[in-house]
Amino acid sequence: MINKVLVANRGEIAVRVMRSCREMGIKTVAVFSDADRTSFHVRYADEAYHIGSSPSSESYLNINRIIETARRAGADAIHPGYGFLSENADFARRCSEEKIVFIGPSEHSISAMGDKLTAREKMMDAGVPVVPGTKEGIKDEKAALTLIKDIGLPIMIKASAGGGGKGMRLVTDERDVLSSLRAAKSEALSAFGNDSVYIEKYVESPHHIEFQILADQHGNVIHLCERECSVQRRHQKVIEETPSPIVTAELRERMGQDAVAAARAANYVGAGTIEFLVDKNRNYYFLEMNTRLQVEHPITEWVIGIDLVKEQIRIANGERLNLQQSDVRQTGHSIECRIYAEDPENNFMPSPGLVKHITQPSGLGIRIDGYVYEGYEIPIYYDPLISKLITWGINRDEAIARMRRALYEYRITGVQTSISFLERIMNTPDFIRGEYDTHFIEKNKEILMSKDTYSLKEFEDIALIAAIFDYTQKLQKIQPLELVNNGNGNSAWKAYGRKKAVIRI
Ligand code: MV4
Repeated sequence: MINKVLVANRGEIAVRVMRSCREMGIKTVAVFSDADRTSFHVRYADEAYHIGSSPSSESYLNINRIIETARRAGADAIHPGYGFLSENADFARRCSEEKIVFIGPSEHSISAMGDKLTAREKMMDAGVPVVPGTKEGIKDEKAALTLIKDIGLPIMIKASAGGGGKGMRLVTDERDVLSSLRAAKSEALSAFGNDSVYIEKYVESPHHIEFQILADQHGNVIHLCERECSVQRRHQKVIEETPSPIVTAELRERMGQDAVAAARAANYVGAGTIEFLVDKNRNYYFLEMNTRLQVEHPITEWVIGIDLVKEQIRIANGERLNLQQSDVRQTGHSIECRIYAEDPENNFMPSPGLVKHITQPSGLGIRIDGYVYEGYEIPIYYDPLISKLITWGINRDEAIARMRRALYEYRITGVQTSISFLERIMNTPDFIRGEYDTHFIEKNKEILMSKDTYSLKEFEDIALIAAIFDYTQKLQKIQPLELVNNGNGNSAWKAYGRKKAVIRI
């Protein structure tokens, strides 16, 4: 039985995992770097251990140090969160060698799905549709050219060790095939230490739709429906929602069954995600499997009504899934906005630094998974995510209206944030209609990047500045008169108030 969990992560996800542990009566152990001495996950945990200097390579990626800390603290399990060591097969193996429960799948599932060619092959064998393309790495350039004749241009060249958009290349002209192939190989070698690349037919204007799955150690596998993740910028998700505006009950049924088949093919245990590309005609293709808890897991939790971290821990304890596929129902609609410390007006440059003031939204239908407090300094070393703002509504319109209200209430000063950009997305007709694919941001950049439109909040801030300016101007005019005449200790402010010069916004 798991009694104490070391969370090998930081920021909002470390806090998120510890919250479920606390509800389950499980003790928590935080680890932290130099830059994270004052971070919220350190305060929240029952115990905290310093594991190294600020760069991730010296702290959150230091396998030996983390294992040694788990031993020292007497933790019987490690939760890796997302990023860092969460999809590192060596780390999962080291945990099992040390008889520490890794809260996640086996090292074998991680390495099989981490290699995109192996993943593709397993899916083909399991009858899960994959994007037309090669089954093996490209060894013979001539064979590659013949294959391209078959599937037709455009194509994508992808690194087998890549994923999430890393090591990808689009080829639209036959004359570029060989040079792109060679360049992709050498890039893959230097980036991943592995030059294996493969070819896929390019799917135009796809949707990125993923299925959450849960699998126990007894062979039970279920899916918890989909998340629509097509609102992306440079392979970074910006907004996720569930249900997807384009997924029909019939499509959900088929994709869900294939997601379960995919998890089975990976011998999967724990919480995982099957990513699909979906084209204009609603054809879908397996893309990748993520062998971890994802950033956007809360929207699934809300419409399905379960705690995915608790499920992960129960599964790691060897318990059986306590729900069957027929128990899974979606209720209402949920949307997540990722709030980053970045500057939308300056090419989304990270904007770390001191958070001078923060007021977070609250009220019905709002969840915030965050960790930033007033006076906290967002470090330069890690992902500048401030929080995830999640809303729920009885339907999509209500979830959007609530998100607009929440973004309006959200106030942060000291650092630049993506809040105004997210407000614009919530007011973009294509998004409101639910008519968008992975090209949404590019397609709507005129609306999203315009320099002369303001949100309600921005108007109010401008009005407030104008009002204060007007007030102080008037004050300066009145002050000398009043001060000359008062002589009885009344302040100029009181005198001004008596003149009923009230600010109206
Ligand atoms: C593709 C594709 C079109 N055709 N593969 C990008 C992230 C990585 N997971 C795979 N990606 C893509 N693979 C084929 N055969 C288009 C993308 C893609 C994309 C996918 C999901 C979400 C956003 C995207 C943005 C650009 C390209």
